[in-house]
Amino acid sequence: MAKITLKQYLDSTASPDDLKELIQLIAAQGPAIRNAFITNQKYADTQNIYGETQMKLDIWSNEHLKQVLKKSKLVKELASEEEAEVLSFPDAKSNYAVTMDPLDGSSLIQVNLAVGTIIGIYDNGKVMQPGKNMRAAMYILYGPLTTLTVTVKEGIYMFALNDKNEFTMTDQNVKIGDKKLYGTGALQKDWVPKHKKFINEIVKDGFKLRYSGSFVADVHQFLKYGGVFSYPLYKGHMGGKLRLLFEANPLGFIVTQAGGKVSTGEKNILTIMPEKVDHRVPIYIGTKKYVERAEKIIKG
Ligand code: AFP
Repeated sequence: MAKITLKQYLDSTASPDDLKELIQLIAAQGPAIRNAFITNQKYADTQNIYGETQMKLDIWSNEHLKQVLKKSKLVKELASEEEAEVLSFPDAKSNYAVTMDPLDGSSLIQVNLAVGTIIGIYDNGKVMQPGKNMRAAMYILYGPLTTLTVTVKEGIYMFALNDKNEFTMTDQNVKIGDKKLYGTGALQKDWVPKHKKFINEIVKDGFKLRYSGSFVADVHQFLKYGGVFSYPLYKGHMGGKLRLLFEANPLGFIVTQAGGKVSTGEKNILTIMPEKVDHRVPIYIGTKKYVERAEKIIKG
């Protein structure tokens, strides 16, 4: 039997036509971004300037998505991890607002590990609002396969890019697993005592370490298998490292839709009103009972 395409799936949902169009348009940029890795690699071979290469791919993906979204006339506001200010497109015909991390985990490109594009979509034209108001969220993960995970508030669905550059469904109505996996960021010497206590506890309880340096890839693993990812507040960065708009909210929304949880350790991240584009948060995300275990220690 023929596999269900992204378009067929979206057509089976209650999503408005312009939302379906927007999601498909962003999905269609997956192959273009993936191809840019190869073009860029050639550049790296001749110049051998790795820092510059990495920056160029970030910037290229940002510029590419920015132009595509502007031209689509579907997006009124766009906030990007690569832009200092929110961009407005007043002549848009639809009222969507998009947050994007064009290439999360980009420092891993030069070592050929998985990186991804993270997208949040609001339907009331504003990006500066709590994540719980999101209308849809998605990420494209560039690993051995290029995969797409999406929610239009009707559960979590996953797709993989085939040889015809179409996304076809691999997983439907995904529910987060409960394997004992964990990943945690920041230097251990800088952890605050409560975070240290949480990690010590779960390690004693048999949790296995899985941490790549790419938030989107790590969360994808925990979404499928179960586990808890954290990037705590730490000495010198008492607001945390990961960005609310571009990383924590869209992936928090997806994990929550899959029955998991996202928290600062004290409160649900999706309820936070962003104070600035670059708002950062400490984060605990993954299987509900493991995030609640962290909250118990952090709050206590
Ligand atoms: P880059 O996109 O700049 O590589 O940052 C990646 C990231 O924001 C997130 O994807 C990782 O989980 C985290 O930073 C890794 O941080 P550390 O390098 O401190 O482990």
